[in-house]
Amino acid sequence: MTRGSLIVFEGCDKSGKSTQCKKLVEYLNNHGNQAEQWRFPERSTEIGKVINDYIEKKCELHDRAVHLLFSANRWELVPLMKEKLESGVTLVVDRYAFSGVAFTSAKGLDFEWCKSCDRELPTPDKVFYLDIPIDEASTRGDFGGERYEVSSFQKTVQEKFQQLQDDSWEIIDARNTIENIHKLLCESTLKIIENNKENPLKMTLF
Ligand code: NYM
Ligand code: MG
Repeated sequence: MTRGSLIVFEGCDKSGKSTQCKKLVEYLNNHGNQAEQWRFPERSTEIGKVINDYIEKKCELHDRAVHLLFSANRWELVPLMKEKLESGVTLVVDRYAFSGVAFTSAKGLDFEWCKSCDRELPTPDKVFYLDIPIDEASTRGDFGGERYEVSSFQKTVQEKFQQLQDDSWEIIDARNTIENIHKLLCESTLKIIENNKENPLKMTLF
């Protein structure tokens, strides 16, 4: 049995992550690879429901408390994540712990403290970062509806994302067309799946 890959998409709000995740999963499933689209926050769990109320501005929470909830929302899904990956399913994940660190540290909380609760999560095989100037993202879709969808804040989030980037990240110009980005992602992902299928999953995030 070969394992699936853990593919993570990161970027600011309205950078096109959800659109690309969906198209990539469809492509993989049509080309002989089992794949599922995941997202964090996963709003359907009990923890996720609280996060959803917070994001939709229906309740207020302490900044550290909500950071821990976002992290707990990942940890509660780790057993299922590992089971899927080990049974050969590739997971295409719309946001992960990098969003956790970028958004909370953008509020002024300590960067290392933000990283600490996600330490030893499954390590992504690749992070695709959809890079877009905030002034362009803010004109897309319904930007501004949810908490954090404020241009000045998103600019700080983007700086925090830049601090997290390393060699395992692929930076993608999100101003390109949907189809061009999709094509590039498909090619890259097929290679990642092939290159990692015999490698054990690492649990060494941060
Ligand atoms: N977000 C997301 C966080 O603040 N911390 C996290 O750990 C994660 C995964 O949730 N503005 C923020 C970023 C988004 C918001 O996510 C909702 P999405 O992907 O827009 O539904
Ligand atoms: Mg959003």
